Amino acid sequence: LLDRAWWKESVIYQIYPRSFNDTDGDGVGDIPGIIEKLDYLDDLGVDIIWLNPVYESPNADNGYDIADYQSIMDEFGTIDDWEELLDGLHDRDIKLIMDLVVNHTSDEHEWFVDARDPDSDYHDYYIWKQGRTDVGGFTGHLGPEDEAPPNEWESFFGGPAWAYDEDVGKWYLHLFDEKQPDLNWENPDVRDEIFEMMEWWLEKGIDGFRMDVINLLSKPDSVTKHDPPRNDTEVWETFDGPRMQEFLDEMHDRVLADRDVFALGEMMGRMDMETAIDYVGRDGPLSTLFHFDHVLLDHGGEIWETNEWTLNDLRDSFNRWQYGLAEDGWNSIYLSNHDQPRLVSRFGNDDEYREASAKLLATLIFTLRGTPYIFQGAEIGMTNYPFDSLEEFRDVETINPVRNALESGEIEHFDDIKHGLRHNSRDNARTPMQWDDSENAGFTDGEPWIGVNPNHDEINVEAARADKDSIWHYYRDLMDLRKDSDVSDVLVYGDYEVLINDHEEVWSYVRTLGGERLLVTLNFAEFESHTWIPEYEVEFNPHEMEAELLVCNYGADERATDVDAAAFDLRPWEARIYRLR
Ligand code: TEU
Repeated sequence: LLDRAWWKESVIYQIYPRSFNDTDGDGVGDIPGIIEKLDYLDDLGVDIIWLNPVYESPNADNGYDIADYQSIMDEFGTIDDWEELLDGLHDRDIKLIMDLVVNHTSDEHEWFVDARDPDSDYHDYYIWKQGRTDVGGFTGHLGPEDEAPPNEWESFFGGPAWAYDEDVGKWYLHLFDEKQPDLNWENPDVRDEIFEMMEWWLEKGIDGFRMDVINLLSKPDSVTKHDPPRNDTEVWETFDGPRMQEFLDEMHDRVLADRDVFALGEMMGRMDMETAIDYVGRDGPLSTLFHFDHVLLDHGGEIWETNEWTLNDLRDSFNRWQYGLAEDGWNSIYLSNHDQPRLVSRFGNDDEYREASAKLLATLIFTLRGTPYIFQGAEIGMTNYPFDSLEEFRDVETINPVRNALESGEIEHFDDIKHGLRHNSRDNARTPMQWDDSENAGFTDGEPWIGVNPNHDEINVEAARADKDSIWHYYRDLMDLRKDSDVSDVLVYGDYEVLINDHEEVWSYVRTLGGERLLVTLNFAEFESHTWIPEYEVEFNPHEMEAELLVCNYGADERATDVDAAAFDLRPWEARIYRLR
């Protein structure tokens, strides 16, 4: 019996509203802009929209610094616009999940403004600590002359994770930007407020939440139990803190349990499977999670540092989760989002084989076991942006550390790190959606808040929809196969079994459910590769199998249809799905 759920059978499309579609000419996307594209989303055939934060925010981190959880950012529109969006989606049978950002608020949130008064009830909503006076090397401009920050943690956006507040005479914790103070989840009042706020949105009829950095909520004892903190934990020990499970269980019991909603947790750090199953297993509080294993492969320590990755690394990181959650739990399958460079530039080839490799990556996303995600623009094969100067970047995660490094002399010239930033920066994902070949790609009539990729004259929705062999149509066809065909169940629920696990170019796997068996085979190389089904790795005889071609990114030509299932060759970046009988 299959453990069915609507969110396992769905495809999720992520909208970054700032960069999707602008209707009022201020150069920033808005909610009416999404409403204008509802039929587009319907035609594409997605089931759930994940909307990045649309709440009131000073936008230090593009909406991940929330000043009011229950109102809409002016630039994006009004709550009426939002209601119209929700209705428009539901009319088309598309569900909506909202971003839940509750590890931190903006420093402009009313709670934090009040918290700066030590006598206020809100003071304890945040994490205030004394600085250290027992260490040399005072910090000058950061705080008082005789104090160093409470511990040595670095913020994920560079610099110390603590900021000094003159009025309070203490430091507050911010794991992200200084304008994103961390909430104190130890305080039951904070939990009450957050749970009520979640109820409020659920009562409005949303279908779930994507929970931002949710495994950071519980901080280590070194901080919660000591003032000043004990300086014996690293910042990454803030992941999966001691009360994490308890907090999420409480959220589940109080808010989620009696509703048929989708709860997706973004989980930082490298997690072991036991912890993952505690979160998303049958008895866990969440439906599924985002992990970072595969998106950390090519990142170095600094935002401008890169690492080489191989197909073995990529496959290993997915194998770990495919097998790890095979019996209990559920995966999320993503290769891009608003924090990641464009998938085709990163895992594919954005030059000669852009179309082929974008289709191959789509094949991977829609045929692994787990809920697939499309980040806006992936369906037309949008690429990274050719950033040329620091002024072209908008993201704190890029700008802050680069400025610090230039100031301290750690880096001499921007040009020395340009290549790495082009490769890694989150801004690659945030350039406007390319609707057509007009001046600003049909995104805005005004001045776009971030550069439009010059390749929009070729890469755009209008052109992609007009060409029946485009990446866009390939996405649609794959979604049809996954959701509405006689192999849907095996694609969603079937077991995953990898073949030839050390093949340097080809990633192949079999998906099996009852008597149904699919072979997915993907050539991650710019040249032809040979592959095969090793007899000793499978429970069937590959020589006796008939391979019926279901999908091929080169089209259903003779080379793809007329094969011996046991062994065959693949063209550069070729992807195929066969049904084996
Ligand atoms: O991202 C958390 C997170 O892990 C990122 O900071 C990630 O490490 C980085 O982007 C990889 O390059 C979430 C949101 O998705 C992100 O947009 C926010 O900036 C962040 O939380 C803080 O809310």
